[in-house]
Amino acid sequence: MRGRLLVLEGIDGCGKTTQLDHLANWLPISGLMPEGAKLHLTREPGGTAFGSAVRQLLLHPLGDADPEPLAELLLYAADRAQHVAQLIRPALEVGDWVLSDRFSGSTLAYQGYGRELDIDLIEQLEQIATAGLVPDLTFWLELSVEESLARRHARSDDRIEAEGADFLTRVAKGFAVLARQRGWVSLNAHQQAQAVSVALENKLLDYFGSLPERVR
Ligand code: T5A
Repeated sequence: MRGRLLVLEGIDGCGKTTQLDHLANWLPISGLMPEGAKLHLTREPGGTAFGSAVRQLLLHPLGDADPEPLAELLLYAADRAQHVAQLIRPALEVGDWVLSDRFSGSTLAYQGYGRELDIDLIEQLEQIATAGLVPDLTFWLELSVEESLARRHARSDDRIEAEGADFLTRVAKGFAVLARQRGWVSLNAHQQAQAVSVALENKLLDYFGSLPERVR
């Protein structure tokens, strides 16, 4: 795989979208991307046309169409399988870079730690949906549950956000465990957005600067 997959993770409102917008402008002029490589900005759920329909089912189901926890887990896996097969892998194969707002870590955090579904099962599904694809670098924007709720003015914009503070606290703990286990880069998301952007840039420069020339 010649391209790079970079992922932003964290609880709702941690600033992923804000930083994705920043990196969309900065990465192409950073000197890190090889000449001719494109940058693809994407997200889960909903990175493909199929995924957009799944996103609607997951986050804004009509009437009493709420999925059961296991059905919810399988829908996130289906979204990811399509995302990897249709967008991410083809982009990486031609040497492009992909920057994704969430990836499989979110399923472990939300459905594993939040919903308390079986972690082994989720890891098996992760293998199936990603066909073993692992991000080059995952950033965890670490934010307290209190600040997450405050930034969103305690508003619930979708079905998962409506789960409330206890659920989000389990999810936040899950992210902390995953970041440690999987060697994610942690960033303090309580700082001003501009300071988070600078920290991200520095981490990216350090990471790619430390790689041997032949794998850059
Ligand atoms: N989900 C997802 C699962 O349950 N399982 C899965 O496998 C996956 C992939 C997705 C939902 O699905 C769940 C998780 C989610 O609940 P989404 O619409 O994609 O839903 O929602 P989020 O990813 O939660 O995105 P949000 O838009 O809510 O949060 P962001 O993108 O992290 O934050 P952002 O940048 O939009 O910022 C939120 C607010 O804070 C301000 C912004 O201006 C904005 O108002 N802000 C800051 N304020 C102060 N200081 C800073 N540093 C700030 N940065 C941003």
